[in-house]
Amino acid sequence: MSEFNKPLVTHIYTADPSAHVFDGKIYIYGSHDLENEGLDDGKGDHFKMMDYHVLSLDDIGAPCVDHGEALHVKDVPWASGRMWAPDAAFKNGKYYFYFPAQDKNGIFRIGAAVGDKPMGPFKAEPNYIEGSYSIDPAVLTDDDNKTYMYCGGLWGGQLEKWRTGEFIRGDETKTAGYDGPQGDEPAMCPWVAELNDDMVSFKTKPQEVKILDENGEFLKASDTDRRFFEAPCVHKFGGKYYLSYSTGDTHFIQYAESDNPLGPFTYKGKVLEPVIGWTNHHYITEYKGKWYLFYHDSSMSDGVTHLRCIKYTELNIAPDGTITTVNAYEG
Ligand code: FUB
Repeated sequence: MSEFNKPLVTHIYTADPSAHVFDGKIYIYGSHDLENEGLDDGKGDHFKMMDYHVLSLDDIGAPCVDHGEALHVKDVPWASGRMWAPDAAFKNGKYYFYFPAQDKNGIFRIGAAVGDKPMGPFKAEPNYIEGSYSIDPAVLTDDDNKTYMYCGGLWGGQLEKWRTGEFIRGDETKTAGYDGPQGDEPAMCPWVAELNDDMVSFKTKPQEVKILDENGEFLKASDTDRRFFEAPCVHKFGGKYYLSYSTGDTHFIQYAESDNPLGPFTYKGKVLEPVIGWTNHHYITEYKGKWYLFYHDSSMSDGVTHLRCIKYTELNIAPDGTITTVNAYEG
């Protein structure tokens, strides 16, 4: 398909896709990267993101439509900036938009905003979701109509700063400000919480989503090729749950499998090889019986980390759930 592995749009920089089928069309919810002089300090200061645009495809291969600004940080009472990777859901006749942003104290929280149409505009709730923290929310509504939010990201995403249950202000001068588990210690994992029926508050407290290796042991912090870093995404296939995620500084998208949406998940394989640019962030979506991988790279800016473009391609999933690894630049 000629539209595969090409920027969805070229008039703005876009990143961090999530994709959902609403009213028969594919809606893509992503970040909007802005030009910024700031250097990469490992804490994400180079990412300048103030608002969100919703994109859509009438079908696979159709031209991509930019529906314009759906939410701006100036309309989010609790947020100070850094509108990073979002996601969206539909329930009870309303569309819900979820986004991370830093609060007035520089701490990442997850916000919710509500709209009547899939492309927005969305009206932000007055406060962030009580109990939420870190970045990269991804939502899954299960067949029993329960909705779960998966979340987390290391370094600039601050996940390791919550490992005691409270936000620990670490040595912010360290490279990447990272003061989480090291070596043989269990790696940090994302968290999951069930949403209430109102879709803007948690029914359960965030709990760790365990990711185990083939021996049933936690993936280790030193296992940087496989351990969780950021960008969780969960899809359901053949009655099982698949958690895919970015390994951050080793730049892979990996995945793990479970019988339960809350985990534990067992490592299964690699979804996507590294792409042009530092970050790797994806979403797995079914449309008309086929599976698609939405991802981004920095090809449109010749490799500038914080100026990215969303692309997509078909994903091959075998009947047992095994995913054929994608190399975005081959085949
Ligand atoms: O876009 C900012 C951050 O970069 C996202 O939150 C991460 O997933 C990475 O893509």
